[in-house]
Amino acid sequence: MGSHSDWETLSHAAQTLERLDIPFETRVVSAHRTPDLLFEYAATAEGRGLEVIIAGAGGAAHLPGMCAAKTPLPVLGVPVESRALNGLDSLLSIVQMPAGVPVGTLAIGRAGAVNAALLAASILAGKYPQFKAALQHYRAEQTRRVLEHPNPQEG
Ligand code: RP5
Repeated sequence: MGSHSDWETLSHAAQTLERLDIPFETRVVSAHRTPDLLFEYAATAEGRGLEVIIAGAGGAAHLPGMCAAKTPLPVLGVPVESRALNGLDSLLSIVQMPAGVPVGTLAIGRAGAVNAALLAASILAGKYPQFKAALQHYRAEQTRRVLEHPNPQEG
């Protein structure tokens, strides 16, 4: 993520990965405050064994795009909800990649962070049967919760 202030949002990705028992690392790597570190991080990610990168940033959010430019790994972008423009700036910065260097862009904020983790699990599910099983369990659980509590007034 681009800043420690993004953790409030990206922690939801971390919690979801933990729930699925998928190992991960968390790092603050800023495209504009530490550009050299971003290049090094992205360029060495595959060699270090990473398989998917979730890149969350807010404002003029060039982090996911720059990251994708420096790695062949799938990059999932999470637009962080900025104070000034409610994350619309983040979303447009991340989603509008020119053809040739894709960033899989998720929703703004918490939903995007959770879904980035679930999408990462889907990407890896073909290679790791335990991640596929964890995803199936996650979905079955949320289905069960809805079906068992159809009345919102009963909690
Ligand atoms: C971006 O600028 C970060 O991704 C963050 O969302 C935003 C604001 O950063 P801070 O000023 O809170 O560090 O680099």
